[in-house]
Amino acid sequence: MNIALITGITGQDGSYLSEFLLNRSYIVYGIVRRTSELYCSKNIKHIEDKLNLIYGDITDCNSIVNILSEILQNNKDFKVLEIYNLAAQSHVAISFDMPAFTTQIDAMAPVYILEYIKKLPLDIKNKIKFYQAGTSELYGKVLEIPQKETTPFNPVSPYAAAKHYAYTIVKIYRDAYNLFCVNGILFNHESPRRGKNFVTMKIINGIKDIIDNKSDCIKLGNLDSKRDWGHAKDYVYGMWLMLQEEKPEDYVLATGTTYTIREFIEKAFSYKNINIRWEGKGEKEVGLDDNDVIRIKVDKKYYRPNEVDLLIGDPTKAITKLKWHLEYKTIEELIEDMFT
Ligand code: F7E
Repeated sequence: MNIALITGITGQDGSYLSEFLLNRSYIVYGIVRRTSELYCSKNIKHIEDKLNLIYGDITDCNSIVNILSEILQNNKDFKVLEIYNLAAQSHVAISFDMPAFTTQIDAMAPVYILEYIKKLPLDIKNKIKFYQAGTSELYGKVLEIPQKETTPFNPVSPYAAAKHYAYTIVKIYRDAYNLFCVNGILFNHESPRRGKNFVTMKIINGIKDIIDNKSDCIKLGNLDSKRDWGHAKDYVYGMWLMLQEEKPEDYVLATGTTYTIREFIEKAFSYKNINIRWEGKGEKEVGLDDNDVIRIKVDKKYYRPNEVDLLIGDPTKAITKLKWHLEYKTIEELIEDMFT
C-alpha cells in the first residue's frame, strides 16, 4: 500500500495533489492547523471524507515526530511513504513584514522531517521519499536566463532566504545520509484555488468585481516584473513524478514562457472582451478600458522593498527525464480556468 503525507494539504497545491494521489489509490494523510476556527477547508471539502487529516503544526518538531510515528505505527506493511512538504508562508511581500515567522515556517520543517527519517531503521527509511517545495524565488536577481537546475541562486527576500536554507538542507541530507529527498524548483503556478492576495488571482477577482459593478478599478504594485506562470494541476503531477524516479534529483518545473504583470492584465481583461490601454509612467500609470474608464491604478503600497524582475524557467530536464508535460499549454488556458 502506498501512503502519502502532505503538509499544506488545504492549500492550492496540497488539494490538487490530494486529488491526484487519491485517484492513484494512495492513503492520503494531511496535516491541518488547529485554530479557534475550524481549519480552512474550502479546497478539500469535496474530498475530505477520503482524507486522513491530523491536527499538527510544522513549526513544532514534536508535532511532526508524533504524526510520523503514528502513521508508521498504523501502516506497518506500507510499500512506500511519500512526504510532500508544501506548507509555507508563501507570500513574498508578507515575508518582508514577518521575516522571522517566515523563516520558522519555511526553513525548519525539512530539518525536523529529515532528522526523523534519518534515525529510522534502514528497511523503513528506504521506503520513504521526501519532496521539498522549492521555488523560482531562489533565483532572485537572476544570474542566467532562462533559469535551470544549474543556475546559481541569488535570493532577495526573506521568503527566498528561508527557502534557500530548506533547499540546501535537503541536498545535504541526500548527500550525507543517502536519503531519498528532492527539491522541486517550481516557478509560479496558479489556478482557481490560488490565494486572493497573489497577483493573478487579485487581477481575476478584480475583473469579476468590475463586471459585477462592485468596484471601479484594481490597485496594483509593480507592473513591469515578469513571471513564468503555469497551472498548479500540472505542477503537482511533476512533484509526484520526481518521487517515482530511481535516483533523487532536483528539477525545475516551468512553462518556459514569461509575461509582465501588465501583459497578464491585458490578457485577463481581453478574456472578458475588454481592451486595456496604458497611459502614464511609474506610479502615475493607469490602465483604461474602451470607454476611457480607469480600470488599473498603481499604488506604491504594493511595491516590494526588493523585487525579482524576471523569471523564466527552462524545464528541459523535467521534460526529458521525468517525461513531464503540460496539460495547460498557454496562459490563455490558465486564465480561462481561473475565471471558472
Ligand atoms: O507576485 C507583482 C509582484 O505575489 C508576482 C509565490 O507563490 O511564486 C509566488 O511569488 C509579481 C511580483 O507572486 C501586485 O511585485 C504587482 O513581482 O503573485 P505574486 P510571487 O512573488 O512571484 C513563487 C514561485 C513562490 O514561490 C511564492 O510562494 O506581481 N505585483 N502588484 C503584485 N503582487 C501581489 N501579490 N499583489 C499586487 O498587488
